[in-house]
Amino acid sequence: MDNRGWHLQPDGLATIPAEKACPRIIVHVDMDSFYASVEVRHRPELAGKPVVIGADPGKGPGRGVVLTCSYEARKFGVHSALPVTRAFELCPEAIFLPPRHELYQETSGRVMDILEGYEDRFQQVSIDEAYLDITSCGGYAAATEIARKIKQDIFRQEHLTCSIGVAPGKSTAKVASDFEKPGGLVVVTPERAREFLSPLPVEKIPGIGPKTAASLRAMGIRTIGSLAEADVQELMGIFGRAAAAVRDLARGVDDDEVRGSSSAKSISREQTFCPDCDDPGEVMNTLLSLSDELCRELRGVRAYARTVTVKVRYPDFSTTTRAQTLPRPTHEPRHIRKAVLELGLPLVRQQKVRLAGVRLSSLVARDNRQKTIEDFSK
Ligand code: TTP
Ligand code: MG
Repeated sequence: MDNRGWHLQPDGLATIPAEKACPRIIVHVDMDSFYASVEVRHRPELAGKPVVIGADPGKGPGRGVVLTCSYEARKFGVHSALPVTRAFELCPEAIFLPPRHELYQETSGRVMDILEGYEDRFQQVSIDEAYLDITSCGGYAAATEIARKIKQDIFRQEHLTCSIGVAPGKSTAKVASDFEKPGGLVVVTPERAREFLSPLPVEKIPGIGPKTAASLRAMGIRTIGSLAEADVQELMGIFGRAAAAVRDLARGVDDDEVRGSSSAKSISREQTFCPDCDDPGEVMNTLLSLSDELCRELRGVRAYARTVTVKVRYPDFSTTTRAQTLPRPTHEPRHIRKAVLELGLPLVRQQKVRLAGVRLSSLVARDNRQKTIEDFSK
């Protein structure tokens, strides 16, 4: 194949150069009142009540701050970073709970696994938010369906709600996910991006904090729309060399990539069936030949893999992944094929399949030093 003009990713995916690309489809997922929702999940009697995560103001010197609170508590003016003593003044009937960070980390890990199962181009950016680049799904109608499925999967598997924004860039997708919290799903097509952003206050743009917003207001710029029209020279006084890029964000122009956090530590291949495949034998053969290709790639980068993951997506976009840790790292096709068979067979029985994929992770250099694929590609 002629690869001129194409960028090859470390995981072997080819992307079209930005100047020729059709509009991207970026999804931003952010869990709703994350720590508080996890606590309510474990104590259902708290559902519908104002719940504040932070030190109990009645105990100790009360110097702590609110980490987060339920939406019921937000109605009283409570919010993250507020001193708990102030939160108590605003809402004395709130239930104050100390944080259980381990529980939130574990829950976050499972949520991120669900999201990563949807798309290899996945980037976790905090404990409760991540981006996915799902441009390959083909259009904003299909993307809306995927976003709905993501919400359903997270709710069914974790009993938690999230808000999702879908847009042509990361910044607008994040603004969109915040727009109808909690439980929101806001889709901003490329044609609508500017119109969507225009009336919003400048501090809605990720990265513009209260101080920067105050400086902009002093220049008469309050809305994203007026920021989009502002003079770059004037903006340089606030943003320096980033002025043009910030103005682009206000115009809904943002080509910051979703940096696949997993591709740095793994190699993967997947195949979409068109039409959907109803022959389990064909799906299994596809998985096996994808795994053979990956073994060749492993040899090429002089690495062994320890973990094999099989991913299967069904026609309704629900996606299941199953992983197996091998007894020892290997690049032997027969060992990896055996794992792929064991993992794949239960997933393809009696179901039509839209996409099948294999990922090899926990990569180790052949000289047994622990290395990531990034070291190999230098
Ligand atoms: P956020 O996503 O900012 O907040 P949230 O999920 O609680 O609420 P929202 O529905 O508005 O998204 O942060 C995620 C978690 O990070 C939050 O549940 C608690 C923690 N956090 C802090 O510990 N300190 C902080 O100042 C903030 C903002 C969050
Ligand atoms: Mg959140």
